[in-house]
Amino acid sequence: MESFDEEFFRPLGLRVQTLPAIKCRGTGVKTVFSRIRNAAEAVMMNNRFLMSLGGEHSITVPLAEAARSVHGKDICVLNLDSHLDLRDCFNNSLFSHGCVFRRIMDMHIPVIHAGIRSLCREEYDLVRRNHLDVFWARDIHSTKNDNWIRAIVRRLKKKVYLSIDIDVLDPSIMPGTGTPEPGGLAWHTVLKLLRQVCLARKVVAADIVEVIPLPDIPVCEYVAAKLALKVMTYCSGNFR
Ligand SMILES: [Mn+2]
Repeated sequence: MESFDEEFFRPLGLRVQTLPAIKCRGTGVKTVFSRIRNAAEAVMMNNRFLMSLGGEHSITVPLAEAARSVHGKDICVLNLDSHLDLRDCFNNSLFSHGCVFRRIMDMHIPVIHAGIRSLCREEYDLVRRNHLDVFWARDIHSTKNDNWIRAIVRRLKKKVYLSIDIDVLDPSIMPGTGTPEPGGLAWHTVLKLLRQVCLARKVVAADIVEVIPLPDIPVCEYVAAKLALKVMTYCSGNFR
């Protein structure tokens, strides 16, 4: 990655500290979640922006929990994803990547979903019953202006925890993910949304998950790394 931004024509000037990876093997979900939560809280308590990288989308559960415990009622979650991940249980687990936002709903943290283009009957019923905020990929693709971005921003609270499932991007630019879905968002569409969200609200932390690099093709890890860099750039406030 270049340390010069191609959008603002300025050096990035980011100061980044990398923390050791959380140990996930050989222990139960609850232990891993509390390790993630504790590590995340320590960073957020110091008023520093936290960028977390998955793996499994389920890491968002303890990360959002940490954001809630540090920032209280001001926090909401923005989920950029092709799936709703709202199943109560998936593959006999309450903590699967298919249940992430159901567990976050259980904590009464508001969630706004965008880029969605795949769901099951259970999720559809939940969306209808609870009037959940869902911005469908189909609608985003068909609008001719940026009103959909303003509509998303209006739904956000003062502080935002941003979760980016990499499968929100179209598989043509991001084939390296566990459950790819056609009809995804384009690179510049996602960047435009992120830029506006970071301008209008305080994004306190973010994650990028479900990246599975393909052997011999370096596209996926570069796309994910560039996306992480853009999010950190927008959130750094150096470009307001
Ligand atoms: Mn997901």
